[in-house]
Amino acid sequence: MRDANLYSVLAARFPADLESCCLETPEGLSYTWRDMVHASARLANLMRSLGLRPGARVAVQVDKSPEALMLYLATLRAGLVFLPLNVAYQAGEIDYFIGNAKPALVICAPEHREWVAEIARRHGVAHVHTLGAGRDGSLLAAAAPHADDFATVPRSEDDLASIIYTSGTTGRSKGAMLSHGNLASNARTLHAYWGWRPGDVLLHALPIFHVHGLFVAIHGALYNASPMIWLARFDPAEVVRQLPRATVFMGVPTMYVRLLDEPGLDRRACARMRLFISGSAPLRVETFDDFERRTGMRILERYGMSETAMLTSNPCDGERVPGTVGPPLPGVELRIVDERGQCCARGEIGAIEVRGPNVFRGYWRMPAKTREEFTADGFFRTGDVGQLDEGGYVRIVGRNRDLIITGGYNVYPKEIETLLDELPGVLESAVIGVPDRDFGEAVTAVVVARPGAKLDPAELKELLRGRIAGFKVPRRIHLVAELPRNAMGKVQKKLLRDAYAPNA
Ligand code: MCA
Ligand code: AMP
Repeated sequence: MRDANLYSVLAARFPADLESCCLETPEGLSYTWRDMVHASARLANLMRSLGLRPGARVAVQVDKSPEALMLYLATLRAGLVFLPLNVAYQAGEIDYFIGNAKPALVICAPEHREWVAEIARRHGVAHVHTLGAGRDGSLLAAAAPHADDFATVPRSEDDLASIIYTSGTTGRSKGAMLSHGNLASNARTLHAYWGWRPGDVLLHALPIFHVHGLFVAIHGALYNASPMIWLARFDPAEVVRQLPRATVFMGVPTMYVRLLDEPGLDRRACARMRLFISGSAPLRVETFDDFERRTGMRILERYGMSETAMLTSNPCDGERVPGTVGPPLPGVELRIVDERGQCCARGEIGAIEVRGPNVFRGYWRMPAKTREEFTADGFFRTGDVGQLDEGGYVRIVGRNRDLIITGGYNVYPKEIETLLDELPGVLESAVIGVPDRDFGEAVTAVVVARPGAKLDPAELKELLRGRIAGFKVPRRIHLVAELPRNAMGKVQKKLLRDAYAPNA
């Protein structure tokens, strides 16, 4: 069997000089390529010594650090399945993911050890380790005595490399199963399409528990043997300070909006920059234009999903059209269909369906759901609605899923409505996204009290906090006497969105 392990694919491209810099932080830490290879080998040896068999899941909820990246590489090397979790998730959310994915190893922040270990124990997880952002925790200590060489476990294209949980319409998250082949094909395609070249330096400021920061950004740099400037979190002032040393930056639209608020963002700061890439949510044309005026650079917008990695992209060389996400990437088939599944004519709006080597293997332990989301001829229904313009560029005009994207994070209203409805005094609720300058969309709740109950929006928010990730907690809660419904009794969210839009 030809080894299709994603780590092998990436490592084959590492620079000849393994003593050169792979990753450095503004705090002055610097790691060579050899450091990455050795540390990931030690961690892979540790995982093997724990008896983890290829295919077992490793669930990881830790702060961003160079060691967290080594852990990801080690998981690939050991043939295990990496399951990254947003650091904002609270106990109820983690309980669901661990119960659903049944990992063999859970790694959490040292300060969360107690409650995470309790959840892990309940679900029969064999091993729990901790990893802190300051190289603290039990994981590195346990790995230290292990050998720093490791023969990467061969994997086939179809073997799973990662499971990425994405929110589900019913409020239950679904685990998108991504194979080594899926991720390697996308890495190769983007490497060529975005013209990665010698001398590129990636400024990495995204979280590493989603496709954008973990796969698109990291694989890009590793496959190009490019060093990364590694920021533990997005801090716009720090990004502007580091820009003069970088050539490539990737961010969600909120990051570009915040960068524009930095007085230091100008042509001088971007003198070496080659590429600013945006994705995960729609980039406003106004942001694109403001950014070009300030820096002279046209942001390259692309489109993808957890289930598919990247699907379309504006070109690196060629016209970048604001308000579009560019043509389908080479190797990706994309079609726009009407309600009967017939292909739409150019310019007509319809549902976006895709097929290609990057499209996932299905939802973890949800075969029925997986079947539902694929057409008979193997196209995946993205749930996004769009059109193809004359030049073959895709324009995303909406979604046929009830999804809110806030600052690049997905929130499904149903999950929040279910929690709100359980709170004392709440009769019913509707959760919507309203336009927001900073987050693109802001999670907003409209709540009806039970007869006689007195509700306080601030109290409701407080009750939600701690039960769900902070980004899911509605920024605003409006109290109303009743929700608008149509003749079928369905809540008319469009009316609510119009009523609570900021300039309504
Ligand atoms: C943080 N908060 C948010 C968000 N992020 N509220 C709404 N939406 C958000 N996105 C809240 C916190 O709960 C907290 O609220 C307060 O803001 C400050 O938290 P902090 O962590 O300091 O936030 P921040 O550093 O300002 O974060 C903003 C951010 C972050 C940097 C834009 O949201 C972010 O990194 N977003 C990127 C997400 C991403 O990588 N998406 C890719 C998905 P309180 O004070 O009330 O507690 S992959 C994907 O979508 C596909 C495949 C694709 O195409 O890429
Ligand atoms: P996720 O489930 O987190 O992977 O989010 C994927 C969704 O993000 C897609 O289905 C789109 O709705 C949205 N998305 C990603 N990139 C863009 C973009 N450039 N413009 C508009 N929507 C986007």
